Amino acid sequence: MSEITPPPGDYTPPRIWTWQQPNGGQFASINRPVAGATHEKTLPVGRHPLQLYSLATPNGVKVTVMLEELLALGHAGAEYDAWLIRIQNGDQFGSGFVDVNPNSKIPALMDHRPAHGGPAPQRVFESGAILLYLAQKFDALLPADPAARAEALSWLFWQMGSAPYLGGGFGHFYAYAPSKMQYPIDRFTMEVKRQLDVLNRRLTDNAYLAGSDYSIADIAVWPWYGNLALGQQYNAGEFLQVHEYTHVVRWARAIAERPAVKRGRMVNRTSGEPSEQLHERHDASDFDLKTQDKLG
Ligand SMILES: N[C@@H](CCC(=O)N[C@@H](CS)C(=O)NCC(=O)O)C(=O)O
Repeated sequence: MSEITPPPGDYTPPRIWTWQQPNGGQFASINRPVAGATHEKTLPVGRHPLQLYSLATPNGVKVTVMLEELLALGHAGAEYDAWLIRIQNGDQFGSGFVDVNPNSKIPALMDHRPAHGGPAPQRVFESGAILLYLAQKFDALLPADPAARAEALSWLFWQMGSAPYLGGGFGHFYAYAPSKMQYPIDRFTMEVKRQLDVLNRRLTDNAYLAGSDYSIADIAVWPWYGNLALGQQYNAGEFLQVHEYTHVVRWARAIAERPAVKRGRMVNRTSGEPSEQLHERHDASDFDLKTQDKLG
């Protein structure tokens, strides 16, 4: 019987996995196999009822776009303080942050004036839950019609299930892993292209994901698949041939032009043009006065 030689770099898992640090990956310094706080740190609280603790990753941008959209619709109660959580520095493992999100991931929201009248503050974590909470609190950006509402919620939860394939799967192995491996890149590219096709088919006959109206479904999906379709995610536009998904590109461009989306993308951003980075947001005037180019 001839023995099959494993390809170079092949790995036989040991009987019991043990934590070996560091693994060389981009997120090696923050990845841990245990939950909970690593250090004591109280979170700051500003003057508005809504306190957001976040960073301008796609999951973070969903919430700042939502809040800016609510303000643009005239919901003054959506005024918020956005505090910067630097996940590369491990801020998400501070005790105060873990109290708001036991899962130690941005975005996390504290509502100091919850509409339910129960004890305050109310914590909300998971970006999809935050979008739904805010949509219900302000009765906005979620269709009232039951059929359109069911469609909006379906696409919202589709996003929550699908984005880890894009970020944790494709993005991780294509852009961040310490070495390029064909097997995971093929596997996740296949899935991401299928997801783009799912969106493209839906958007062929519909202006927005829930139908004719912009909703929290679009707000959830756009920072991931919209940015991807515009070639702004993982530098992967050519690799994925994103221009082929013409309806996704049309939808992504239209949403990118919304003033609230332009503002929301700037909040808690720590990379890119200094004029587009608003590290903390405490007032609407901060967009004009406190971007990094102004603060020097
Ligand atoms: N399902 C979560 C995912 C949140 C998430 O993965 N956040 C990332 C940034 S995009 C994070 O905080 N990572 C820090 C860590 O993993 O320690 C949501 O949608 O809110």
